[in-house]
Amino acid sequence: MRIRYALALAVTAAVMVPVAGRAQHGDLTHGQQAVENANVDFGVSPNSPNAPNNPVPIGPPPCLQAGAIGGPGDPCSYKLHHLTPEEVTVFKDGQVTFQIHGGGHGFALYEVSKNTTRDDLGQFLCPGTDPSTLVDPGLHTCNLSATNANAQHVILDGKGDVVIVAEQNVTNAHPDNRVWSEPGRLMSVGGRQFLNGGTIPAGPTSDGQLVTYRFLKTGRYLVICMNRTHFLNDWMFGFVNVTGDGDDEGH
Ligand SMILES: [Cu+2]
Repeated sequence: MRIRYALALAVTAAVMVPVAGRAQHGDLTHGQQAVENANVDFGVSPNSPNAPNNPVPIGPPPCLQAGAIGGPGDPCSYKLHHLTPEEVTVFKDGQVTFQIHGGGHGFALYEVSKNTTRDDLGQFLCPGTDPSTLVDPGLHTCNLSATNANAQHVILDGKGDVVIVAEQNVTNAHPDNRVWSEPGRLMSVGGRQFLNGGTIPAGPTSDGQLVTYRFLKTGRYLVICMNRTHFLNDWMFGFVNVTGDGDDEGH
C-alpha cells in the first residue's frame, strides 16, 4: 500500500505542475447547498403559459412577432437556449431530472474539472459575452451564425483537458449534425431525433420529455445541448455539482 500511495503522489505531482497556473478558480462544487435530488428546465418554450401550442413573441422587433417564433430564423431564439437553473448541486447518489422545453434539443453529459467556469468554457464556443446575459440580439456576435455552429470547436475544461471535440459539420447528417463527442461522454439522448419539449412551458403541468441521471460519483459535471446552434452559438449548457463525504478522487 505504501508503495502504491507513493506512486500515486508522484503521478499527481507530475500532472499538477504544468496545469497549476490554470487552476485559478479552485473547487467550485461547494458554492451551493447540496440537495438530495434536483430539477432543471432544459430550454425554454416560447408558448404562452395560458395557451399551449400558441407561441408568443420573445421580445419586441427584431424578434419575430408571428410565424416561426423561437425557430431557427428568429433572432431572439437564443433567449430560449439555456438551462434553469444553470447550476445545481446534489449529494452523491442524488438524481437530477431535466425537463425539456421548446424544440430542437439534444442532451449530453460530461465530467469536467472542479474549477471549470461557465465563462471560461463559453470562450471555446462563441468568444465574448455570455449570450444568456444579452437583451439586445444585435450584441450577440454568433447569433444565428451557421459559420460558427458548423466549425470545429475543441473545448477544454479548467485544467486544460479536452472535454469535447465538436468536429466540423461537413455532411449535416448524423453524427456531424450534432455536437457528437463520444470520449468521456457519460450519456446522451437526442441524436438523430431531437428531444420533444411538449406544448406547455415550465410549471406544474408541463409536459416536456424527462431525462434523468443519478450521480454516483462526486465531481463537477457539464450538461450540454447537442444542437450545434444552441451549444456553440448560444452557450446552452449548465453544471451539476455532486458532493459527499470523502469526495471521490479525480478531477
Ligand atoms: Cu438546445
